[in-house]
Amino acid sequence: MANTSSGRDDPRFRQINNFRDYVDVDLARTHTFSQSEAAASVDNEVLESQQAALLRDGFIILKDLVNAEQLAQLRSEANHWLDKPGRNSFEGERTQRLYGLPEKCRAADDFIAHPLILAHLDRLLKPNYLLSQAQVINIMSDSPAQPLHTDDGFYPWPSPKPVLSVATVFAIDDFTEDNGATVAIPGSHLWGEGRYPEDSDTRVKAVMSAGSCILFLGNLWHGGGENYSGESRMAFTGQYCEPYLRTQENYFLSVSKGTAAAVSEDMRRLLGYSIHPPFMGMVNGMHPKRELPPIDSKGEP
Ligand SMILES: O=C(O)CCC(=O)C(=O)O
Repeated sequence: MANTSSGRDDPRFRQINNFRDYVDVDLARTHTFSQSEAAASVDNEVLESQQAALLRDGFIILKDLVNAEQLAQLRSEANHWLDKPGRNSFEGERTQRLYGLPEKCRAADDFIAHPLILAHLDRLLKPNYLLSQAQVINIMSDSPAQPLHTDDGFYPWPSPKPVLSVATVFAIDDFTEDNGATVAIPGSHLWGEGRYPEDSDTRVKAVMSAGSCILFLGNLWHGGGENYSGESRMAFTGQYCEPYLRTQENYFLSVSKGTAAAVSEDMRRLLGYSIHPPFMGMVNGMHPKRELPPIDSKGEP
């Protein structure tokens, strides 16, 4: 959002005398804060009731967020790259994963920066939150369940942690009882330090149609389910974190400057071309967008 204030009231030109004068202030003179553009279209009432359920249970299922064409496009782009078996037993030895999506699959943008997802993130995380990682995950048949885990486990905060990160898993194939639908423990985002899943904890499977999505808090215990269906289960997952935390994938290296210049402003901000005030994310004392090539009228860098 452009900063329209000027003169004495403009925080960018105010005398800085102490810490509070600059810690939350947008000091950039050219590339000021940008807020989620896509999220502006989302109905507030719908959002409120979904947020209440999300904060109570730690997850919600959002139906039919993307259409058949968007699913087919991402599947086709991902299939071009998905040629390796899984890497380890946590990720799944029979689970294929595709990293570097923002460079490789333009079709992933509709999932990463989906308006409803951004609208939720706008309420859960600080402005200029980041894409921490984005993958296509293909759980092949005869794959055991992934160990349950939280996505914020690598951030050294005592539990219960504040919401430091948020994740999505979109079904590209229908998620069924037996093909590896994401498993979650409702309410586990509120657990204290040292509380781990027990056999008696209620687990739910995110059984949902292709195009639907489970949105969950980074402190929720969850994992990919066991797939004994005879078919693969393809999904897209995105993880987002507070703008002051380290992201899992280093998008400054896996996404070229040309791509970062050409994507939407929402995508660019998620990839890290933003500032967490007063200057986290700067390059040589400047806003990182100054490092990107100019974009011509056709959107080409
Ligand atoms: O594939 C899924 O359903 C969940 C995957 C997951 O939680 C992970 O890999 O961290």
